[in-house]
Amino acid sequence: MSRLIVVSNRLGDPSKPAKGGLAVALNGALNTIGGVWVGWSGNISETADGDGKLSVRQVGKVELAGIDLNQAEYDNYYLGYANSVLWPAFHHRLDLVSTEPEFDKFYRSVNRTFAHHIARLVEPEDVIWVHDYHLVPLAMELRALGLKNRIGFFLHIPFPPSQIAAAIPDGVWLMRTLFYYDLIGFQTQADVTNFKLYAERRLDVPVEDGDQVTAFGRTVTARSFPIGMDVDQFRALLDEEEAQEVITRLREKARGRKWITGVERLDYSKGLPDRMRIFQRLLRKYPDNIGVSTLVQIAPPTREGVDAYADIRQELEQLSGAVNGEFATIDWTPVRYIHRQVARVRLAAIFSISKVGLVTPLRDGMNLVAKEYVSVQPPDDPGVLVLSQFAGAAEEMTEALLVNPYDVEATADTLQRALTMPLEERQERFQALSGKVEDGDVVTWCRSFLEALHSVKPQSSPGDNA
Ligand code: ADQ
Repeated sequence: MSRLIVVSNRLGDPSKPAKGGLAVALNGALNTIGGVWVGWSGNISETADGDGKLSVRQVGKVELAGIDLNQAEYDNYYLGYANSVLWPAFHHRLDLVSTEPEFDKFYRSVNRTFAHHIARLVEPEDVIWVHDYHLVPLAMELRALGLKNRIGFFLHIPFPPSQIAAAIPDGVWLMRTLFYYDLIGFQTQADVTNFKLYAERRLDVPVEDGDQVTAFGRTVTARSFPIGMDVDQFRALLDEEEAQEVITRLREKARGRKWITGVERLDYSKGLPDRMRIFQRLLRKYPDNIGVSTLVQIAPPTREGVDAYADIRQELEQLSGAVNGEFATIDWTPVRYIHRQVARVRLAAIFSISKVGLVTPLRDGMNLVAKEYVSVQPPDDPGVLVLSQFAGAAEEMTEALLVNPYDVEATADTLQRALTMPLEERQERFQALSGKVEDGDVVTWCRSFLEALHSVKPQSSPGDNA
């Protein structure tokens, strides 16, 4: 019988309550179908390059296969090629790309190590689902070892326009490796279009209207599968005692004040400094918000080993300090900036009482926070989602107030519109958005990707020993 082999940079742990929707969905799929989850164990060991130990343990119907990395692999593959080259480039930040000669060598070798471990675990009927930019060349490495299994890939981040993709160091090699998959899933139709345009313009291959692209003698199917969240699980958090306590306490404190809430990892793609400028502009231009509207910004640290992340932290602290210095009063602080992880039960509570969900990334694959905010709004008095047109979520969530976060003036105007929107319009927008979030939840996303992977014609394999 065919099992599911999920491969992601970081190994999930089904024995602990899953933190994010993705882990929930993948655990769910693995538990139903049975299978193996392969990923970095989180351990840094002192082994030679490529010798990362594999430890396998069984949790229910799922085998967890964790691979250790050594320090050089972690630095050059994870912090290096994945997060200092691919992450910035795919988010249109070529200015932040920083390369070292060792980066792509380790990126390739860690992918090869993953492939060697997977090849020993896999059975001929198994279906393999690879996740995200850390593991783009994995299918090529697996094919080189003779695997004929169906292999799908899902890219969680945006696929860049062809001009930007063309600037990625070793980019043609990277793009070529995508053609060893049977199915590539993107977050949006815009990403699919970018991929096809890249093939047409840079690889010089004819691209038809359908969803197949042929290059390097291989044909791959490319489609969009917008990721969703686990709506039931997130909503259920509001019934927990802790959530109710938080809601009561915050309501008492707020005394009629309005909360504008933003939640994301402290990443330059999320547009946090621009958001501070937008809020500052709101207070200057619409002084009725002074003493009334508070920006709650929750932004835990992430990837601190990469320089660009230290810079953004400093900038954000400076900007939030400046806004507070300009507008704070004895009994009101305009910006509440929390630089740490917050329990999901608390996040759900905070979202549910916030008048505005302010989600203004400069570029984002999807953005699940936009969906999480909508999912817990009270239907009788819902808040308003202000959403960047550059988040993948904007392709579906058209009833949000869509903004260009680079345009500080216009976004401040839209924020004011959100804060003063009449109940009837808020309810109409909420009803439409809530229906979309429910219909496209993470379980549907997972099922539709796997159905598509089962139905695509597997690749014939000339040139597999690349
Ligand atoms: P991320 O860039 O991490 O994911 P996002 O989709 O918003 O972005 O998911 C973040 C998750 O972490 C959300 O579930 C959010 O609630 C949670 N989170 C954020 N800050 C938190 C905090 N302070 N405390 C606790 N939880 C917090 C990548 C891509 C996205 C894509 C997802 C899924 O960059 O574009 O939507 O993968 O494919």
